[in-house]
Amino acid sequence: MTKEKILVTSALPYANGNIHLGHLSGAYLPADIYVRYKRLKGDDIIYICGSDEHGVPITITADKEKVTPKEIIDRYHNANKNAFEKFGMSFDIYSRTSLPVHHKTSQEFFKSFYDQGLLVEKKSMQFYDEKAKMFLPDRYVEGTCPKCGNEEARSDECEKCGSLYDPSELKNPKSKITGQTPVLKETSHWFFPLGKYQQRLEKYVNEMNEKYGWKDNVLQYCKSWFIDGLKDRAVTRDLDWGVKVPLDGVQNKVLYVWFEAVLGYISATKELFQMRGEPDLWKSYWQQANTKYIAFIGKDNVVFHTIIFPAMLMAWNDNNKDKYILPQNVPANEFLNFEGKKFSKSRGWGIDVDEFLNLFPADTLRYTLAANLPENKDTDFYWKEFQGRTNGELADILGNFVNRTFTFVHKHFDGVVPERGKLEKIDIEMLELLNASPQKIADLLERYKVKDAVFEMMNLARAGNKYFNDSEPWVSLKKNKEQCATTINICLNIIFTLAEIFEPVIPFSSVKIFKMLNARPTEWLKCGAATLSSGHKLNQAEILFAKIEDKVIEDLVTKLGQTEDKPKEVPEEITIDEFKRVKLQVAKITAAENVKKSDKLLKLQIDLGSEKRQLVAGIAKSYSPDELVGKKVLVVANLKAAKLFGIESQGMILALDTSEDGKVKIIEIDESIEPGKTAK
Ligand code: B3M
Ligand code: ZN
Repeated sequence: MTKEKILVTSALPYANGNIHLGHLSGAYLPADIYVRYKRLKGDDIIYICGSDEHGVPITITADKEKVTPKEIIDRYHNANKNAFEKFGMSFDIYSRTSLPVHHKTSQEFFKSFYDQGLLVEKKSMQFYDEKAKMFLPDRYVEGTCPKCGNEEARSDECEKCGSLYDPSELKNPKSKITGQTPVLKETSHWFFPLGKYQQRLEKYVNEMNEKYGWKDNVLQYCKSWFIDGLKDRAVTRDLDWGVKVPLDGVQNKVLYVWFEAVLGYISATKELFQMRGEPDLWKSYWQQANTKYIAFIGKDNVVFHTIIFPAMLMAWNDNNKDKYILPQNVPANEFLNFEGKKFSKSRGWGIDVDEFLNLFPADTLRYTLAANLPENKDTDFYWKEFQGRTNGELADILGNFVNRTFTFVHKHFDGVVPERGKLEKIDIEMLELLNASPQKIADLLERYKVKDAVFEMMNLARAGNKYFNDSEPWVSLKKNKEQCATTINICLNIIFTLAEIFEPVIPFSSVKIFKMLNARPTEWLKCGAATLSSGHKLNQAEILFAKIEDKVIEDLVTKLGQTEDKPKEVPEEITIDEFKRVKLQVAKITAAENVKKSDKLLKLQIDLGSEKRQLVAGIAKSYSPDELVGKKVLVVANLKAAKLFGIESQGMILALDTSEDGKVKIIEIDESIEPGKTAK
């Protein structure tokens, strides 16, 4: 069988927040499973990913935290890189778009388009925040989507219905920096003539679909953009964080983050081979017609990978000697929700990957997510399901089969693979199933049906358990040792196959099983045939999966949403001058009476030294009128007069909130202080 040359990319996550389970299910775990399978199959494959380090979300976070964008990207690039590693992602490189190689690569694309006269310079109306004195990039503006009414739509794109529109069409725009309504002001930008490529793009999508079978959800997204008609897209922005527009005399403009982010896949590949000491080898993946390129993404990124990126590559190819290949397939997934709701960091809904992996082994998470991928529709992660799959499938089916076989072989065959004897019907049927299994799973993985593939993997473990039960080796051990040896030989070969076909999903456990078998993986399609010969010495067994107690899961469910990051009460700061405007004076209470029909208010007469005033104070629940007369208190003397229950109040008494059923304590001033004294 000929080996394929394959390039795989997963969407480059913004270095602006932690990776959560939803990301893993969308663009990362399915890609990693596919790549690991292809490696075992023996194909020549590289797997590229990295951080997307430009773009407005990053500058927004930096503004909020009053730090530089660089600080943000360093923090999240490293955090995400580590979390991915802990989760077992097998990228060949996890690069970043802030590297010089990336800036150079994306500037080359821009220059090539510019030099061809492809880019159109257009004056356009952009939102401008007059208070912040800056043009507002898309994400700094929020408003109502003109198509679906979503109130959290961005200036030119709605995440909810997926439509793209002109900023002037957005309803009720608000600046996210100052909260003000921004004005539309003229600026000039370079536009990529996407419309020119519509016909070629439609042809490309159709051809790829016919040859390689694109997913329905992806085709639907493409179709709706084609129906709307592709329009010119601005590829520059008024910002200073990003890849500078490489034209003389142009300042404060950078390349639109999506224009350069997709090119990040190319720059990362260059970096990979630079590091491997073969700086030109990247070309054999990107510029060799027989390489197959698969781009794994989540559904919100479809347009960029099936329309915009391919159009950019077409534009490059039209005018350059070196021709890039286009994605052969873009198997985008839908979203994963958490216990019935969207993941939300601020509402404490969900769990970070890192946090998760401090509680449970990566393989249990990988398996649960893989068994329930949002391949055709959104799915949910439930703690209960996680427990069920870990205990009922990984531990009770796979773990149990491996464990009982190993216990048996160590006890009765000295930890050595026994010789296979005459085959009975039950053995032949099991071997047929075993032989067919790798191919069956490969066929599913080739069509990105990862969820179904995972189901088949566990089915083989199920069949193994059934075979063990039905063969009753504990009975044949005494009656027919040869038959018993056959059963155990076959069971061990099933375990070998399981270790291999499960490797893409639960790689850490696979390593353990291979260690127990004292063996190494073989070529994928051969792993169903007998590979452990009799006499082969096995290692000691170890427990593969620990069961999760009900209590642990119950606690996690109860905790959910309770960790809600309630906005902390940050006291609003005022300047010393603002404080000085408040006139605090000592006053003596000269008379006090209840206010009719109110159980809270007292009417007080006070002496401020130079004048006498009347106040209404909400302290009736804490003091009787008699108690108050003669007391010296602190009042806000320059508070605008107001009427309470029809009685004028010319100031306010300061009292402490003691928080016990609404009771307060007035701030009493020492007897010796004269009324009228001011507090500083
Ligand atoms: N960073 C968007 C996202 O994380 C973006 C993907 C870029 S892929 C080139 O959803
Ligand atoms: Zn919308």
